This record gives sequence, structure tokens and C-alpha cells, in this order.
Amino acid sequence: MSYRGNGNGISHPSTNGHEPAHYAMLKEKIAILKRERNAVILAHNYQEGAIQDVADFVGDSLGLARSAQKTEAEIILFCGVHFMAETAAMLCPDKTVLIPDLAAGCSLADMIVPEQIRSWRSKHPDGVVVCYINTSAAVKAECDWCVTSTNGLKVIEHIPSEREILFVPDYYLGSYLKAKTKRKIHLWKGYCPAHAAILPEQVDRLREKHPDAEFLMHPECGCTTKQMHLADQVLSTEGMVQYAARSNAKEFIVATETGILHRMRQQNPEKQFYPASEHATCHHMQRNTLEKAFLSLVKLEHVVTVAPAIAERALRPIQRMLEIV
Ligand code: CIZ
Repeated sequence: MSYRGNGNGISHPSTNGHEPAHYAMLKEKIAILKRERNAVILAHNYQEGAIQDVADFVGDSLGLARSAQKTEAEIILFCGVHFMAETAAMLCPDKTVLIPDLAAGCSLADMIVPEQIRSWRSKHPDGVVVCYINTSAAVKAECDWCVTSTNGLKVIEHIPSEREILFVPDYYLGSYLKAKTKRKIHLWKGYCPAHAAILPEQVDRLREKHPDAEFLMHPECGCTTKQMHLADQVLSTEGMVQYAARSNAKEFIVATETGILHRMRQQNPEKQFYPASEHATCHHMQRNTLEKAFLSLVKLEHVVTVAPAIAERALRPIQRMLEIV
């Protein structure tokens, strides 16, 4: 069965342009297991296409958190990375949250640990700490507010203007928020390796080759900071999906992890989507495969939990965010 082509020869590496023949059978088995187990599958926009196809909901971490809260299923198979599954586990303590591969972590989230926040606070006792959702529960437990790339600006508007802010861990999203809000924001120097693989010269070449294409850029894009002022839209993944559907443009250059292209192409078969870099792939997201998702439902593994003492504190910045957006 041929994988949905992009007219570009580029696909998520785990499928190498084609779905393996046994995927059709695996998809059927997963559908049966979901019913037997009273399970729901939540998949992040960066997951391989085959996983998105079997999911009940595909979205960004905010959308997935909200879907987790709403579901009546007993089991949530969370096809995303560990911090996202942790968020679902904290929001739904009465449900079992599974992840296909426990090693599916986040290099960006690993760039900050709780002690570093405590140390900053000791020097800035009146400071406010805002964390990107790409952080562990243990780090969130030290923070005042949580944001996603969709709602960062709205959340920062809620923080009194005289308070200085530490934004962790993504330097580029933090820089974007700082430029937009003109607030005193201290920036942590973390970055996402998948977005760092997007090089300004590649973007320049693509823009020359496709002059009518709109350039959609994720705020985690570090190497394209020079391009920030050229971007037609700086958007979260969910923002990109919605924008591509409503825009009159027929072509788009998409600067984020390439997994997002599956959904964009599926929803807009008449439009062309070009990845800003085919190397913008998250090796952690790719640890989750359709086979592992199937095995997760068979074996009911790997269960993601957060220690209650951490969860109680980590939920505060998450709930505050959910209340205002
Ligand atoms: O919030 C998310 O899911 C991430 C990590 C990126 C995005 O823009 O959706």
C-alpha cells in the first residue's frame, strides 16, 4: 500500500515513503484491541503517519491534554513523548496511561533540571518561572506557569508587568515571546535538535524555488531566527494545520518536525507542502512505531505515572494555563 506521497519524495523516515505491507493488518488488530481494552489512542502531530491514522485524536500537546481530560476510556495509549504522557497521567489520575516506548523522551526537556530553577529563584525571589510544556513533571513542579507554543503570548499577558520572568527551556520560543511582549524575560539556552536541523540557507533555497509558497515557521526554529521576519506565519503545529486549511495559498514551506506533513497533506490534498528540512525529525518521536503501539495494547505497557508529591505541584502551572486558554 503506498504511503500518501508528498510530491517531493520526502516522508517520515520510519516509513521510508511506503507503509510496510503488514501495517494494514496491524491497524485492524489495533482497532480490535482498542475496543477490547476500552482504550483511546492520542497521537501527537509529529508521530509517524500510520500511528496518526489509528489515533482517535491527533494534535499538539495542549489538544492532547484536553482530549485526555475528556475521554471516558479507561486506557489512554499516548503516542507522543514522555513529558506529554506525564501530563495526561497527572490530569487523569483514574486512567491508565501507556506509552509505546518508554525511551521516547525529549532532548529539549532534558536541558533543564529542577535544581537549576531553584537556584535561579534563590537569586530572583520575586521572579516568575514560566516553563514550556516540553519539561518533565519534576521541572513543572518548580514553575509558576506552563505554556505551549499556541498560548505563550496569552499566558504571559496574565503575569503582572513589573515581574521579571525566567522562561525555560527553549531559548528560541522564549526569544519570540520576549520580542512580542517586550517583557523582561531571562532565557534558558535549551533548544530542540529537530528544529535546529532547519538551516537558513535551505529555507532561502526553497523560497527561491517556490516563490508562491507561504513560509510557516515554528517558534522553536533556532537556526531560522534570521528568517523570523520573513516568515509569513510563526505558528504552533496546531496553528499550522489550521492555517494551511484556511489559507488561499496552494503551496507551503513548513519549518517544523516533518511528521506534521502527514496531517496537512491528508486534510488538504489539493495543496503542496514542502518540509523546510527533511532532516527535521525527532528521533524520540520516532521511537514509537505502529508495532510498538500494538504491543502496548497487547501487554498493557509501558505505564506512565508521576509520583503524587510531584504531580500535586506540577499540576498547578498546567491547570493555571488550562484555565485561561
Ligand atoms: O505543543 C506541542 O505539542 C509542541 C511540542 C509543539 C507544537 O507546536 O505543537
